[in-house]
Amino acid sequence: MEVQQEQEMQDAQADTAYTQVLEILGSEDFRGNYEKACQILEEQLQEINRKVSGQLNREFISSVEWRVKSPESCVSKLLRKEKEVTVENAVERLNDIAGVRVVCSFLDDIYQLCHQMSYDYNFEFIKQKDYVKNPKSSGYQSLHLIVWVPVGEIKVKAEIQFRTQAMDFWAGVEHHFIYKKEEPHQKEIEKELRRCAKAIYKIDKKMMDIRNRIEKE
Ligand code: 0O2
Repeated sequence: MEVQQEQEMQDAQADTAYTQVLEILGSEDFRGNYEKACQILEEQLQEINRKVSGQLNREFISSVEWRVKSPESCVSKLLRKEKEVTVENAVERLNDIAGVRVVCSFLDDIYQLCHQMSYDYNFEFIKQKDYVKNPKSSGYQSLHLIVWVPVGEIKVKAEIQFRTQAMDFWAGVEHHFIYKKEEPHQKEIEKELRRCAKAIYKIDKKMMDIRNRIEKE
C-alpha cells in the first residue's frame, strides 16, 4: 500500500475512534452521573452558605455555578495533555469533567469554605491546588479542590474552584480573551493581565482588612 493511502486509512480510523468517544462522552448515561455529582456539591455548598451566612450576618457565598465539560472540550484537553483519546483516559486523567465554581467576597472566606466542605462532608480527597499562594504563570488565582463524590453506587471525580469576586472577574476576562488562544499582542496583554492579577490580590487583602476593622469596631 502506498504511504499516502496508508496515512489516509489511519486518519479515517482515528476520525471514527474520535467520533465514538465524542458520542459516549456526550451521552446521557455518561453525563448523568457527573451532573448528579455537581448537584450534590451545589446543595452542600448552599447548605454551608445558609448556616455560615447566618452566623456571620453577611453573605458568605456570592454564587455557585457548575457545568459538565463538553465532549469536545474533554477531547481537546486529552490532546493538550498528549493522552490517547479514549473514554477511559477521559475518566482517569481529567479531574474536571464535573466542575463547580464557587465565588465569595473575601479571601479568607474561600479558605474557610474549602475547609468547611472537607470537614462537614468528609469527602474522599484527591488533591488541593492553591493557585492563590502559587498563582499560575498567567496570573490565574483560585483554590482548587479535587474530590470523589459518591453518586449512588459509584463515585465521581469533581473539581471545585473557590475564588473571590475579584479573582472571578479576572479569570472570566482572561478565559474569554486569552486562555488557550493566540491573539495579536498576546505577550503584551499577558503581561498586563499578570499586573492586574497582582493588583487584584492586593485589593482582596485590603478589602479583607477593611472588613476586619469594621467588624472589630
Ligand atoms: P476550562 O475551559 O475552564 O474547562 P490536573 O490534571 O488537575 O493536574 P489541569 O486540570 O490540567 O490539572 O489543570 P489546571 O491548571 O489545574 O486547570 C484546571 C482548570 O482551572 C482549567 O480547566 C481552567 O478552568 C482553570 N484555569 C487554569 N489555569 C487557568 C488560567 O491561566 N486562566 C483561566 N482563566 N483559567 C485557568 P481547563 O480544562 O483548562 O479549561
